[in-house]
Amino acid sequence: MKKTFLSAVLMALAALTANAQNPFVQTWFTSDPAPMVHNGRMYVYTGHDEDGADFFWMQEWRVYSTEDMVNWTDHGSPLALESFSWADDRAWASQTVERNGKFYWYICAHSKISNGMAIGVAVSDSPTGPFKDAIGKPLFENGSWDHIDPTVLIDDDGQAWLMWGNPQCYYLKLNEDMISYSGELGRLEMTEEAFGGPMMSKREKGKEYKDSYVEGPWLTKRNGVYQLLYAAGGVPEHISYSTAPSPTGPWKYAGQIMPLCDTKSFTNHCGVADYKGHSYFFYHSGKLPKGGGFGRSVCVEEFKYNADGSFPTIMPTDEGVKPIETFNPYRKVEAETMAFSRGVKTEQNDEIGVYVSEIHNGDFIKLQNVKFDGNVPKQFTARVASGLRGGQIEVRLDSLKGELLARLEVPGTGGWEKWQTLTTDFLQQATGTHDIFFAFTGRKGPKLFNFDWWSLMADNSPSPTGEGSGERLLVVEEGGLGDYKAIMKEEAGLEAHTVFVPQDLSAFSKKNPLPVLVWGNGACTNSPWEHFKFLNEIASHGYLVVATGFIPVEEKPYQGPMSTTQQQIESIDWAISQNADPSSPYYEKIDVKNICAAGMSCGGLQTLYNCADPRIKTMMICNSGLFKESNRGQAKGGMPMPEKAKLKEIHTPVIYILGGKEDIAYENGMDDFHKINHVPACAANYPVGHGGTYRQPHGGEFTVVALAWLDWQLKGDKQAAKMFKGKDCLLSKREGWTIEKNERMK
Ligand code: FUB
Repeated sequence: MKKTFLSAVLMALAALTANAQNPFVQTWFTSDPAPMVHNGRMYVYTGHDEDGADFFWMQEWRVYSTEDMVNWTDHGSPLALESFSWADDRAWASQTVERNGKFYWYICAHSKISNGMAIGVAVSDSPTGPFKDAIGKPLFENGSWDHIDPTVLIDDDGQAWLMWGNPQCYYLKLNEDMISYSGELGRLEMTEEAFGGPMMSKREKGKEYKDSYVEGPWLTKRNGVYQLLYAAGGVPEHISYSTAPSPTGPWKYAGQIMPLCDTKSFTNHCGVADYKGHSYFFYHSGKLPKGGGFGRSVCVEEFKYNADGSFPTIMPTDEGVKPIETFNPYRKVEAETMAFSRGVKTEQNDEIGVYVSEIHNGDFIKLQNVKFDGNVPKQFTARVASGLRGGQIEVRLDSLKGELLARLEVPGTGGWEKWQTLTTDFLQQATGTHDIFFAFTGRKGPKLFNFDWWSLMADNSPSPTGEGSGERLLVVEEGGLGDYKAIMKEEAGLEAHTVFVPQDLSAFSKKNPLPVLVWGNGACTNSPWEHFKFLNEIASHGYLVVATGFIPVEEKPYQGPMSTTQQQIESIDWAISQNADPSSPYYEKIDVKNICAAGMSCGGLQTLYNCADPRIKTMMICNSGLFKESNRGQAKGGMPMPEKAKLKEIHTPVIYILGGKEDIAYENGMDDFHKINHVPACAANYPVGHGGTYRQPHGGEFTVVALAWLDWQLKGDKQAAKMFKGKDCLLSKREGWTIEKNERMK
């Protein structure tokens, strides 16, 4: 008997993992879904049923969003009972609406002021919060327990209507500020004609009614007709609707939408939204394992309105909806983005937001409709933390036991919130569009690790058009040797640039900001493919490096068009704007007064071209120098070619780092150096020729000298200054190096 039951459960689970999309959140019990479409994304605001609850002891509200209707991102809980000083219990149904760039979240909760249920409103500048109580008191309460389940509609004429109630449906006209109202509390006429039957308490004994309104109203408008959807019929509930020419009525019963079915929940609660040409019906069921009447979970079905705008019958399914777009894995993806999961939970903190937790051996996360096409995935990167012994993330194709694409070993990192970014190579090629599974393995029993985000890197050249630009990233040489493990990444909104920066920005602040290095590449290539080890190493010592050009996915020549001198200026502009932007992760963490402009070969010419920019504090001209009249003919097309007079515009200390007499730029670089006598200047030579040491592990000797220069010039490090200052400076004694200094530097 036991065996039969167990195999039935396992079969049910297998069916769920193979095709199921409903319930579409598996990490927590979620209820009372309220969809909202904003800026091309579908958001769903939900309640949160407590695990193992015996009533609706609900403490918080949650937010989820998607752009393809199957892979949902958990935005955590930006609103809870604690957000309302007057509320002490029952964080029940809610709805959010946007007006004039602000997001208003109407909720109901038990009020300790009136000892009844009350309607409240929270506000935020973002759909995912943080939200705060907009008025510091309930928007409406009068001690009655009727006041639950607010729904809101902004009408075509701008009038916002708020409706709610069980068993009486109430309404108020909101003012334009959305946080106050005008006029008296309205009551819909709860008649048989309006709702198929009067409210339960007013029913005549023995008389049969078609239906009746209970709770959970959802007010919407289609083809000029108002539609009110609601939980109907008493317990257990189904979903019905009524229509009217005005929100105040007269309402006319229009029939059932989702009839009574075995959803394992005696309540139902709906919301509808159109998105990317499709119509969706959201509701809840008790069908998650261990779920039920007090452990509900949000579900979604696609439907088509009838030609006259009326609703068809919509049946609950386990399959749910089909993806309407493919999923791009070549970007930073929050681990809490998933089409399905087993075993895992999500948590959140102020520093990194939401992450996946409670990962045990055998648990998994599934992503649906992932598009590999056009790129061949080469590396898998993940940010993880483990206070115990870690485990593994297996990336598998199409199923839990599918082809193994990559396997990341996660070590103990010294704490559940001590994050490390780790990378592993792909073991197999993957093409086409597939589901992928992150199968978690490790010792049986204990928690393995927490999981913050992941990314795939592709085996292709960066796109010269910027296609794909936005969130690709790569860990280079395990993050570098410095105190701050670095990462190489694209930044959304900064096209054709590559950023190298410490992975964990929490160490940096207004008091301890990151100085900046802006970099131009050899041959004016539009990718730092030759210099990424050198630049990454510098970043690992506590610098923000913004390099011209597309992120190099591997160390092979970039083939696209050349970069421009302007890209260095864009790098400086971007760093300054990020530091000033409260919504940026770099906000007040960048030392915008300490910026070094630097570049190699043609990138050095770009730097010299830009030398007059007053925001530059120092310069490094590497394997480069302005062409002389006598050798201008050697320059390649497209190189910036300032006259030597340009050198007069340099207003900062400058170092030339050259590759000795074998360096084709030696003559020009040394000539520049000898001409500069108005600012401190030096020329350091290491006999490796024009290529420098950038491609050696961690950038080799050139990194040592560049870092000392940066530490001295931008961080005021006296120890670093000894590399250059004085007759017996350390560089003069360092093996292989020679240094010459002008009068201003001696
Ligand atoms: O979630 C608590 C209550 O259950 C809601 O307010 C009702 O609509 C019902 O779904």
